[in-house]
Amino acid sequence: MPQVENYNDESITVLEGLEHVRKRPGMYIGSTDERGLHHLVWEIVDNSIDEALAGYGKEITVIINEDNSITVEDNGRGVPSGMHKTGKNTMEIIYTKLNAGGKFNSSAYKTSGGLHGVGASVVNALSTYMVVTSYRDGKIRQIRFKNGGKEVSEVEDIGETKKTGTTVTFKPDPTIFTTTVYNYETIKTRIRESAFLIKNLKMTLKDRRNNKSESFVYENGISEYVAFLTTGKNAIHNVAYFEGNYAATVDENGKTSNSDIEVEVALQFVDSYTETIISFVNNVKTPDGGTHETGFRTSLTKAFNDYAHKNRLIKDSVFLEGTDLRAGLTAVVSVRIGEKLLEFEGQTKGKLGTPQAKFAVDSVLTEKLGYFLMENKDLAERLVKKALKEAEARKKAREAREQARMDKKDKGERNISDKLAPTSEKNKEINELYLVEGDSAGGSAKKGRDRRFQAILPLRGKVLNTEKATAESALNNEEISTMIYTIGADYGVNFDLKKCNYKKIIIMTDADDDGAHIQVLLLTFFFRYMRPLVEDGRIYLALPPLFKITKRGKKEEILYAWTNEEKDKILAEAKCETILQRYKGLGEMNAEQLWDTTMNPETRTLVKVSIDDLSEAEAQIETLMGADSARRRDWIDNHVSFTLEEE
Ligand code: 0RA
Repeated sequence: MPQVENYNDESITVLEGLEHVRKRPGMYIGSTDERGLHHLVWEIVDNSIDEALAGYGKEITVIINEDNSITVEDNGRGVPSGMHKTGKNTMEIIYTKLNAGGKFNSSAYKTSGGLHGVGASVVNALSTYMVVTSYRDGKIRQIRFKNGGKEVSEVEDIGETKKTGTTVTFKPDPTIFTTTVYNYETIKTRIRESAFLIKNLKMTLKDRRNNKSESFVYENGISEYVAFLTTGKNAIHNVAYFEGNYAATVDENGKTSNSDIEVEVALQFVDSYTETIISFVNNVKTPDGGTHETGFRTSLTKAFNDYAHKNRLIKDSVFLEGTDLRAGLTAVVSVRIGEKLLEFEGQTKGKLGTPQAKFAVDSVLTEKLGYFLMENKDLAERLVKKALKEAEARKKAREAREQARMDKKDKGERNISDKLAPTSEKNKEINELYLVEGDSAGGSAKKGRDRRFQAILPLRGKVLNTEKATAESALNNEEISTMIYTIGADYGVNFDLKKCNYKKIIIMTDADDDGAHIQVLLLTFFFRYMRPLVEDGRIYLALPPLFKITKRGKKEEILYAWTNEEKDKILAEAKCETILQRYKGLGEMNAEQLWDTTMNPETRTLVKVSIDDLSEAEAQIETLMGADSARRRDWIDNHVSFTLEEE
């Protein structure tokens, strides 16, 4: 954004800035859907967090008001309300000038990273109103904005106070956002994450729409985060915590200086086969990892191999592989880096690029984890043995699959599974794989499909719970191995999205509790073994209709309804005799009906699955598997966001 430096033009520049935000909101907050709507909250909360990080204020409260406006309160120093050198009040500047916020605050590590930290003025620009109240120097002062910051009130003195802090209320503009309804769970997950990352910061969420309220404060920070993530699993040991500083060198136009990188790692091994690593930079999640995660992996492998060699647990010529060592590991890696060293990569800026961060984590952890292993010899030995066993299991499973493939080849079979109906054409860009509940629906789907680009894999009975099963037994499960084989992109660390044979993988189940369970089991599998498929938005749920309405007019006509409202409308508008059939399952539809309603790209409704919070999902999958169907439904509703596919 070019900023005109001419003092007289100041007001025009500000307005143009905010206008531009309204014209191109995506450039500032990513999108104008539910995600963008919540981004506004993160922006405002981040300012309060920065204030807490600077050492002022320990409590932040987020309130979802009845009208879906948001209030964020902190007990920091309060926004200054004096005159700024531009002749305007500082309160006005902070909330109307793009990027003004950061300049005032001098905390060493800003929460800003990637898209964050675009500033409170962006939130103002996208709100129908915003009210900022500052408690400072014994006074309560308030400024009000309307209409995306176009109308600004004078700063008013509205009372006296003994406390300090800042309260901001804003209401997102419904003409900008596709939805203006806030999701309690989304905000809760995010503020709890902040509480985990910043020890002793008390974060509270209140929902005035239903008077729900929860608070989060963690004295032991990310150690408690790891414990939270492994809740309900069989832990092999207590959470281990490591921290340290690393003096990184900054090179700025040939001038070098030092800047400390702070490293914190908490980890725990559980009796399972999956790996969960969540990383943060300056308290903001880096979903795509980066140099700090690389440093973590490298040092873990190094520390374990060193230990195993020194203690003669393995021969010098043998090396434990990272993947085998990390089976069952849950870790949170948090680094804090000064602004000069911050580098993000990737389209969504979710990946840390700073090379020094790799060395920082590597050097801190290799040393400290080395000591930890020496001090916990029994555990160290157990973990080394676990890794050796894992390597063995992986080798066996691979051999078994190779063998199975060879056997089929010998018999001249075209497919690994006789259940899979493959596509007749090979086009990765358009092909679809339908995973269908039950053999009878599978049969209809095979008959009804467009065989050129739609493959069908019927799933018999319950899908294997990959959260509970060992990798070996999962890979020997026929449905699972068929899915891996037909998708063709391997699994786990070897998964390669580029090799994926399908553009869409569509889960088609009955609209009942069993169907919901199968959905969760399949999502668990994709999540555990092929996570990039979920992240790339290739997993879909098919939405079969709930009702069939036959109109018996002069010519018989068949209509379908997906909701009660639709059904009632069709019945009310029908001017002839009607027959209403409620579909209990996919099996009640014949091939033609299934094609018309659920498989024909022209008429079907698909929902794209995206999991907003992987760590949350991870933590809950296990509990969910044992949960009743109502809780599972609830979880799907709250944690999986469904986007109607526009084709
Ligand atoms: C500028 C200067 C100072 C504090 C803040 C801004 C500030 C902004 C926000 C936004 C939300 N909560 C906030 N709390 C503080 C401090 C100047 C000083 O006292 O030295």
